[in-house]
Amino acid sequence: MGGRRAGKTSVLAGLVNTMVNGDIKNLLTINDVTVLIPGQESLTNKIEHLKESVKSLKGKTFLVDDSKTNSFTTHNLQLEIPGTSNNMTIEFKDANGEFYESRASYDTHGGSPISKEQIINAVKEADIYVIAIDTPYLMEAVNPRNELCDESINMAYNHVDDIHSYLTYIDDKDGADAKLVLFVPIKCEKWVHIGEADKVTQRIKDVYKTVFKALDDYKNLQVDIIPVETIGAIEFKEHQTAMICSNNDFVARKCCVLNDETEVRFSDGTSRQIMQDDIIDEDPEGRISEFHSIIRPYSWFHVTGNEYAPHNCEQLAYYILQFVLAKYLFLKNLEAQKKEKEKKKKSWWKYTKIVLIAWFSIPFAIIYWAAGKLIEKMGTISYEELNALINSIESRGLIKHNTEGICNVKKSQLGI
Ligand SMILES: Nc1nc2c(ncn2[C@@H]2O[C@H](COP(=O)(O)OP(=O)(O)OP(=O)(O)O)[C@@H](O)[C@H]2O)c(=O)[nH]1
Ligand SMILES: [Mg+2]
Repeated sequence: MGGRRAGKTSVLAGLVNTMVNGDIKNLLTINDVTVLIPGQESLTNKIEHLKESVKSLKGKTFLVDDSKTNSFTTHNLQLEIPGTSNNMTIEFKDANGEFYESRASYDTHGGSPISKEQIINAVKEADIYVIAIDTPYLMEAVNPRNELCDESINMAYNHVDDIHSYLTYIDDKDGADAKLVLFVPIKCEKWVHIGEADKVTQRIKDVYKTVFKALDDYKNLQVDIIPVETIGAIEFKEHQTAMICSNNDFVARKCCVLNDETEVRFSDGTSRQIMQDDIIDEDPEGRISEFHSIIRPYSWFHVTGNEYAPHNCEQLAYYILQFVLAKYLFLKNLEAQKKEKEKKKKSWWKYTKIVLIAWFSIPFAIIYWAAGKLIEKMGTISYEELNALINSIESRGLIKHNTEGICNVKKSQLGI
C-alpha cells in the first residue's frame, strides 16, 4: 500500500530479487512463478530499469520515473526446502497508488473499474501488509527551510488517512489469524547516509500515531518499521514547484524553473536557459489526487553512487519469511490442540449434557476453522522443517533489530 509513485513496485521488486538471488538461497530455494498478464511489467524488468537509471542519470539532478503500475497485479513466489519437494507459495498483490485514494474507482484493466470493495477484500484476505512511505514528503514536511512542503501535503500524498481506514478491515480472528504490518520508508537514502534513519522512524511514529493506536487493539498483530533503500545510489536533493514546459519543438515536459526564472531544468536532468517560445505553467499533475486541490512540489534526486546498491531489502524478506513460518507453526500447534480437544470431547460426550458441547465448540470454533483453512493455504512444508528454518534464520543472526531505523512497534503472539 502507499501513495502514487511512492515506490511500492520497486520495494516488491527488491524484495523478490533478494528472496530469489540473495543469501536466503542457502536456506530455501525461492522461484518467481508469476504468470504475467498482458501489460504487466516483470519485477526483473523493474530492477533492470532501476539499474539503468543509476547509470544514465549519473551527475544529474532529475525527477524519478513517473510511469505507473497500470493494473492490480499478483506475483507468486514458490518456496521450496532444498532437497525436498515440500513447498509453499507466497502471493504478493501490487496496485498503483491511485487505488488507495479511498474515493477512487479506477478503470485499470480491461475496462473493469477497481472499486474500494476490491481493495477491502484484498485487505481482508492478506496476512502481511507492506506500507510504502515516501520519505522526502514525510521528512520535508517538518523541514523549516522548505516552504513548499507541509504536513497536509505529506498526509495527503502518503494517504495516511486512507490507509488507516483500509487497515481497519484487518481481521485477526480474535487472535487465531496472526497478521504482520510493515511500515517501510523508501527513497530514504539521504537520511540514512547522514545518520538520521532514527529521525525517519520517529516521524513515522508521530504521523501514524492514530494508526498504531488502532493496530494496538488487535490480539495477534505484529508491527515493525523497516527503512529500505530500494536503489541505494539515488539521494533526494530538493523540492521544486511542479511545472510543465512546452514549446514548438516538444509537447509538455515536467520541469522546474531556476536562477531567477532564467533557467529551466527538465525531468531527465538536462537544463538550459528559458527560451522565448517556452510556455511554462504549473503542472496540473502536481495535484495530489483528483480529489485534492493541493499541489505538491516535485522531489528532485541525484545519483551519489556508481551502481544499483539496494540496502535492507533482505531485511524485509527475512521479516516476511520469519513471520510466514512462525504463523504456520502457530497454526500447526492450534491444529494439534484441536485434535487433543476432540479426543477429550469424545470421552466427555458419554457423561455430559449438550450444554457442555456448546461450551467447547463456540469459543474454539472460529480459531480451529481458521487454523484448518490457513494450513491448507500454507503448503506442504512439515512442522520439523519449519522449525529448523526459523532456528537457522535466528542462529545466523540474519535479522536486524533496533539499528538503522529498524524498530518493532508491536509484537504478536507468535513469539518472534
Ligand atoms: N531514490 C529512490 N528512488 C526510488 C526508490 N524506490 C523507487 N524509486 C523511484 O521511484 C519511482 C517510482 O517507483 P515505483 O516503484 O514505480 O512506485 P509505485 O509506488 O509502485 O508507483 P505506482 O504503482 O504507479 O503508484 C521509480 O521508478 C524509482 O525511480 C528508492 O528507494 N530510492
Ligand atoms: Mg507500482
